[in-house]
Amino acid sequence: MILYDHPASANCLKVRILLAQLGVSYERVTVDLFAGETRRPEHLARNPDGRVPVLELDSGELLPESAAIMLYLAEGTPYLPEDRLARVRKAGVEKIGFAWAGETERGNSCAIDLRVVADHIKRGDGI
Ligand SMILES: N[C@@H](CCC(=O)N[C@@H](CS)C(=O)NCC(=O)O)C(=O)O
Repeated sequence: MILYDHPASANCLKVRILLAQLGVSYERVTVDLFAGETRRPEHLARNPDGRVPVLELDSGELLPESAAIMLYLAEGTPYLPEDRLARVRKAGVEKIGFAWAGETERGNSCAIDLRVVADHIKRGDGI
């Protein structure tokens, strides 16, 4: 898998946190949003919305949108409960972006629980 991302993007960070938590190996390709690379034709071909993250599956399928990527990755793992009620509580529309990164009191899809990030950094996960 290839993750098209940028180090300064929280939407990318939360995907990387989940990838690290799942122990999934992947290639990381930086698309420099500050240099306008997200709006160049090669990236618009990956995501017509012109944003990162985008996950490219081994099949070549392209998956934009952090919440969609996280849903895809979490399927079949404890990060996406099988129980219907538990699943929707975890994946509530507003909380979908950070529920798997760690619970926070409030936030939007860019919010990250810094304790979870700190744990990964301490473990040297290289997120
Ligand atoms: N809803 C999208 C938002 C993605 C997004 O806003 N990405 C920003 C970085 S956090 C981006 O790529 N900005 C570059 C641009 O708008 O050209 C998601 O959750 O993936």
